[in-house]
Amino acid sequence: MEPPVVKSVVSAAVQVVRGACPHDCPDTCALLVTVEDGRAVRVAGNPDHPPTHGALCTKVSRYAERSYHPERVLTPLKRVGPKGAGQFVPIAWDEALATITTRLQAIAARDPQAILPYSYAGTMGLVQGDGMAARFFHRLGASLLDRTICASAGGDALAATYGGKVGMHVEQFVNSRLILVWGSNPITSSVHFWTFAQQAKRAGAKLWCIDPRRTETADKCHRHLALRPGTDGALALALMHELIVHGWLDEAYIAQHVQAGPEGWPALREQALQWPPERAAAVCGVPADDIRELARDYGSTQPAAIRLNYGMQRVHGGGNAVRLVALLPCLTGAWRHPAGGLLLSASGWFKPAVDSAALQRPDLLAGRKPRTINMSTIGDDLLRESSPDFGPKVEAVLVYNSNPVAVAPQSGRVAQGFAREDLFTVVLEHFLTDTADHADIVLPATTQLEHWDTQGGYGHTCAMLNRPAIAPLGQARSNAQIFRDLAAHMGFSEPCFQDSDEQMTLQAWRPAWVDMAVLREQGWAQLALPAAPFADGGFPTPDGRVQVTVPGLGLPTHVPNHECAEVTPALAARYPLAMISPPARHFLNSSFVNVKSLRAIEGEPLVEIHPQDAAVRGITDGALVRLFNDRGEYRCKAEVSERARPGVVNGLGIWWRKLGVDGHNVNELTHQQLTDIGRAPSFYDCLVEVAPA
Ligand SMILES: Nc1nc2c(c(=O)[nH]1)N[C@H]1C(S)=C(S)[C@@H](COP(=O)(O)OP(=O)(O)OC[C@H]3O[C@@H](n4cnc5c(=O)[nH]c(N)nc54)[C@H](O)[C@@H]3O)O[C@H]1N2
Ligand SMILES: Nc1nc2c(c(=O)[nH]1)N[C@H]1C(S)=C(S)[C@@H](COP(=O)(O)OP(=O)(O)OC[C@H]3O[C@@H](n4cnc5c(=O)[nH]c(N)nc54)[C@H](O)[C@@H]3O)O[C@H]1N2
Ligand SMILES: [Mo]
Repeated sequence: MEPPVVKSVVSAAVQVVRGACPHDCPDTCALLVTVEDGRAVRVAGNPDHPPTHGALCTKVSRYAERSYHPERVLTPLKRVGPKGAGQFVPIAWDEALATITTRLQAIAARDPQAILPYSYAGTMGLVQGDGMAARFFHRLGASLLDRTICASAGGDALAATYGGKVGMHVEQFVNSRLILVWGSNPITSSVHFWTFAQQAKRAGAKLWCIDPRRTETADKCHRHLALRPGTDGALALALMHELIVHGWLDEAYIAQHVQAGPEGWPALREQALQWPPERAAAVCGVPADDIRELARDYGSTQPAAIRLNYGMQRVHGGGNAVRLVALLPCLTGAWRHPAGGLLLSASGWFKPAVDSAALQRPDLLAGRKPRTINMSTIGDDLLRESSPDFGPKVEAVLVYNSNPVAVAPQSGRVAQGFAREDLFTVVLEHFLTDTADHADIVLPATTQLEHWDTQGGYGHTCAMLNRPAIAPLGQARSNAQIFRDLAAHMGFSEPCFQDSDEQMTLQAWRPAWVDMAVLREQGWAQLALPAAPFADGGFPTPDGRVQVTVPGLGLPTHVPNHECAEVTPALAARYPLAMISPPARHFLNSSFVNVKSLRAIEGEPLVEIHPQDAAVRGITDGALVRLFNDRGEYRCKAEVSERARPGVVNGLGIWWRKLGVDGHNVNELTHQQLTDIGRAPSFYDCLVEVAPA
């Protein structure tokens, strides 16, 4: 390992190393890792980093506990029991790499597309994410993976509207006078944004929360609109209706910066006039007067900011809903102010800054055009036979930075796919997760404390650098090192397979955008961007204007859920409750579920159910219940609570299946139908029934 370059040397034996949190979270904190005699003893936030100002979430402040966890996988493992049983024996690296190489070469000789990489954002790093791994799979000609499991409905919708995944600067929320926290529970999922919102509140700003669940965040906002899941598009249209009829519009901003011609504002205006508050109230299940009050606040307060988050796009109409919400600040001219506008994602600001071609080397495909498999339908796709339509049956999966058996929809199908005797599965992991349990070979991966990496983020606009603080534990190797070793075994001789992890942190950025000296020295480098990015329009669309009608997508409209009384009445009669499954505060998707001190805070898997819904079903607080639908059954504890609205149950996730009551989690019930835009899963569009167990 290269010697760590340190922030300060406290004594010969104590150093503080600058790092970056790798996790899938908008905040992407700058870290200071205290190392004593080669052991990380403290992981803290860096107070100098403006967007995250030294505060850490409870989870990542336990990062050392996670890294030194007694159950870390620290040697390669080979399966000795039945598929999925999690029975392994340690093997040497050489044997592991040779076994994998032999299998992959045999499959690739028939058709490399039968090999599938499966990864998401277990680490968001550009090097340990899809850096060396992408080079490897491109060279091999493996299937491509459509990485849709989280954000592509909202992300594609935002890009269709604004031209990119771009938005406000998070630090600017301090100066907002009105904040709409929309489909987001920042006390759980974005605590640093929440600090800025709290400061604004203390300075007199009004906060609205738009969320079916009465979250901890909703408790602390002035107003809470508990709409039915999947009805945000209807709400946004009614807000536009009110803006129009009350003349709360910035006509000059619209004329200059919204799509010109009849398909622009005139078409949207006509559509919004069909949505008086009463109509939306009936769809959303909220009082029409609340919609009027929200519209009045939004139409008459500046600067007004919307913190939209991905919670509201995990439904059939999630893409259309994001397009509609994203149009709101363009109608009121909220974008004129640095503290006005909208933030869903800032990741698009990094697009010109990241040199993805240098990092991922798509040229190694050498003209081949492998098929693409959607990670959100992995349940069905692992069970498909070869066909002209699908291409070859999947014969091998290499999983890294992800835990699909727990997190992908309809996990009964996913587990069935991974349990196929003829499927060769390799999992790069820190722990024996539900997915690793299904592997033929498990490879021990390093954690962020042990490797180099660099990344952007999606909640602020600093490029981040992570230096290794400690040597790899046991025999762990970084993802990039593992793919480098596999490349060598496969005989891939291109020089790019020799690049070190540290060299790749440099290749990742275009120096015109990221000051590499600052990044190396400070641990982050702020992209140079204007404070109010769209005050004068200049959206990154072809004509610089916000797009209303989009080729192929038409005019945005309210699209009802796949599963709801309006669309599937027979199903709704059998399964009358809508289930959402938002993140638990002390887990990060399925990461940290195995950290005892955090699991102790979360307790056990539970479902929140409203007192009325519980009473008619004879469910008491704390009782064991079964949640079920045609896809499966899941047991957990009931929490009878007004955090749930009537008709909606909240199954907080994402627990490891094997730590649940009966070896399942909420995804036993979710389905694989996709969103209207972005080919994403619709986790929060799911009907169930609940009964005492
Ligand atoms: N502690 C913690 N932090 C996390 C995560 C985690 O698991 N735990 N996950 C990370 C990840 S992967 C992501 S993508 C980000 C963002 O993660 P998100 O999944 O967006 O997380 P939340 O901010 O919790 O927002 C979800 C909120 O949307 C609400 N919601 C559900 N359905 C609807 C709907 O139809 N309409 C509206 N308006 N609201 C709805 C839920 O009740 C919930 O409060 O957060 C990241 N941060
Ligand atoms: N029902 C329901 N399902 C959901 C969601 C929901 O809200 N409800 N949320 C969805 C969302 S938003 C997302 S983003 C996905 C998340 O899905 P995933 O991206 O799969 O996230 P995690 O469950 O956190 O799993 C990440 C795994 O990567 C591993 N890992 C971390 N760092 C490294 C590394 O450096 N190397 C290697 N090899 N492994 C590493 C961790 O140990 C962990 O097991 O889940 C989705 N699933
Ligand atoms: Mo996510």
